[in-house]
Amino acid sequence: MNLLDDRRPGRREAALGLLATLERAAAAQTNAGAARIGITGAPGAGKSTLLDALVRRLRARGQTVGIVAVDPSSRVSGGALLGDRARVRSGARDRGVFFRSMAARERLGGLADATWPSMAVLSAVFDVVFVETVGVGQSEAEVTELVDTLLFVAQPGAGDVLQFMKAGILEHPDVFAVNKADVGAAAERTAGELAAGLSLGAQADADWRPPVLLVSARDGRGIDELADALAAHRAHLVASGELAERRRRARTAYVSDTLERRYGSFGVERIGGREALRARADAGHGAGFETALAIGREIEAALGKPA
Ligand SMILES: Nc1nc2c(ncn2[C@@H]2O[C@H](COP(=O)(O)OP(=O)(O)OP(=O)(O)O)[C@@H](O)[C@H]2O)c(=O)[nH]1
Ligand SMILES: [Mg+2]
Repeated sequence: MNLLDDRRPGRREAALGLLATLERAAAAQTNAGAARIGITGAPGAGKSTLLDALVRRLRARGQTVGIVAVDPSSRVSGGALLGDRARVRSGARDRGVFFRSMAARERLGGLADATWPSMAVLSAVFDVVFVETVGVGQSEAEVTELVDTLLFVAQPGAGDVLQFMKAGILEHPDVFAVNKADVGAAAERTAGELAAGLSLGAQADADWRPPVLLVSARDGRGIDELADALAAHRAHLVASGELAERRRRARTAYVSDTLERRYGSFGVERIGGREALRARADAGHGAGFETALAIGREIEAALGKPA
């Protein structure tokens, strides 16, 4: 993880080398590898508290967990605090939990460029990998490109169906959790509104109906059911073949993001522009990091720089 952050010349290539090795090892695995789960939702919905409760439940079930939290830059300290809290609650000596906080301002490119390498490393070590991001409309679309399963955390009174639909949050999540169920009727109303909204819209995956669960990170209600729903979605992805499709999509997002950040639109134009880049990234047969290296060298050659 430290190597991924190292900006010194030479270390970057070493990091990509490590990632390519992990990628080859993952491709040789016969099982589906770590479950990659995104958590999104409005600020203050209770994502971190819920994740904390979920992690303890998964640990009790014998699963190990890696977490990447992407914080808006103004609240990095909050993220660090959460990290301490998560470590304290799950036991400081618990080697089965690892937490990494990442400032959003480090995101020069897209979300993929910053988080996918971290997820790849954590996936090599832990059974379940979570990425927490704050939902602001666009981030649902961004994070859904990187994970196998997207969990949306809503809070009571978050709005009516129309608002959810306008914000575009109904189409991406695979599982919805209305948190703070301990407040009572307002939570049930919000869950009802979400379910009604979902019945109107067309889901991206026609064979999966996203469940809407009432949970409380505070009193523990629904946490077991939430863990079950996440596991059920993963089983569905494996059985339907959709998992491979989502992993391919994540790889394409990563390769495009990282090259666009590194070489800018000028560099990307040299190999035919954005669409051409995405098509090339898509054709990279499971080897995202190696593909990124190869296309990068090509752009550098086209720019007249030494590779
Ligand atoms: N009543 C009640 N309050 C909760 C519950 N879960 C979280 N909260 C409270 O909601 C507030 C926000 O919780 P966080 O977990 O920090 O929310 P978050 O979505 O991670 O917030 P950001 O990371 O800032 O976007 C805190 O004051 C929590 O104590 C719950 O189940 N019930
Ligand atoms: Mg949080």
